[in-house]
Amino acid sequence: MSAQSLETPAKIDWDAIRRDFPILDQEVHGKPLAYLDNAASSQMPQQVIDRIVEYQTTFHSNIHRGVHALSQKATDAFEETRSLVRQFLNAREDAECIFTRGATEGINAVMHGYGRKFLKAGDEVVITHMEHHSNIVPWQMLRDEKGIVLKVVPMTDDGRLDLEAFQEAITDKTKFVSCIHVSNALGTINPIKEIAAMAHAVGAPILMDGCQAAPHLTLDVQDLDADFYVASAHKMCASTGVGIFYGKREMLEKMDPFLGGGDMILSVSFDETVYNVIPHKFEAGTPPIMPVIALGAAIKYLTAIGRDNIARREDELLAYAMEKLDTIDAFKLYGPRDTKTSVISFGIGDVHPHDIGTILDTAGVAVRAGHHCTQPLMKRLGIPATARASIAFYNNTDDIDALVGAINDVTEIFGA
Ligand code: C6P
Repeated sequence: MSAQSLETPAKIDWDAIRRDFPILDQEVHGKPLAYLDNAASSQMPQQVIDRIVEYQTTFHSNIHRGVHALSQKATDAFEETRSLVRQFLNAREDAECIFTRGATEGINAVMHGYGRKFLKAGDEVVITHMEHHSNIVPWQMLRDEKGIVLKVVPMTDDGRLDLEAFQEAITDKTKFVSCIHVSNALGTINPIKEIAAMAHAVGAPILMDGCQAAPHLTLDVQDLDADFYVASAHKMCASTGVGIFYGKREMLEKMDPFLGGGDMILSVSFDETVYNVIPHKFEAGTPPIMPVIALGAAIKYLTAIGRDNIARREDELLAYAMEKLDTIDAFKLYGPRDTKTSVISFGIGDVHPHDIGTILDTAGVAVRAGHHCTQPLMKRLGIPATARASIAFYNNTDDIDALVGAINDVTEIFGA
């Protein structure tokens, strides 16, 4: 089966799209690279690389400060990305879209700026068993500092949130809910809009961790009624070093800033500092200008392909992979089989996932093996780790065939 024979609209030339990603055209250990670690970090198309080169070679400078032409140009490009992020999320206004260093920093900004200011001992914060460490540890820090109660919503055996238990966990003591939109470890797509409605019914704001949703799903923070939404650019065909931190205006305005410094102030004296308006209140110091501008190019790129087309393509590749993998006796999938993104978290008999990852690597197949920064989730499943293949729209059936072939090698080597 060739890439073209998948049932995507004829007008999309997926082979040409793959050629936009120069990094994919190489051999690893003498084998063609099959990059299937996109949930950790996706790859960058030439269009984004070109934009970075253009910035670095023609208008690199600091923003919001200089009156000179280069600084103006950099400022315009930086602020253009903010508008693109607004459209990408369907936020009401640009000012609600803030740039952080990554999703992790966005969650920490909410814990410090909202949690430390408004939550007190005995207040309950609800998270889930499926969270990435970056949506667990900040709330534990708040618990230890303030005496809040951290409630954890359980997960079912097949890796979904238990919605009845979610409803029970939310009481009039619930003052904040923080929930993963799509699981990085399993790919589960959570009914986040329904969860937001549960939180709002008791007046609690909700933070949605959209790290694994943003690269795959069409997002609408207004429709979801997200109070906060975070994502990381390096999972969206842009670079490391920048995250998207969305907040509703009324939330951001009443919060304290997380970091203090230049650009986030209107005036400073030794007696008093007046903070700048949003979004600048949350962007202290020189921001990651180049990565933000690259993110703008990445959003244009993803939007030009069409996010529905991306989701369809990934679903088709996932179905193609599952059909083949299910024929391998020792293959065990973790997490749900439907309502998921293109993440395949798996084990092979009792072979340690690190051994699986190493053998796959020798075949040129890049996957992640480990706990995926979700140790409580792994404990819930009774395993230390999984191997995880995560598919992006620029993958093709050759990549999947390489994965399946290498897994067959694992079964032979270990007699699994
Ligand atoms: N998950 C993975 O391989 P940062 O590091 O700030 O860009 O993103 C953190 C993060 C938060 N939430 C979710 C759901 C995530 O998936 C991640 C990053 C990577 O699964 C690296 S651990």
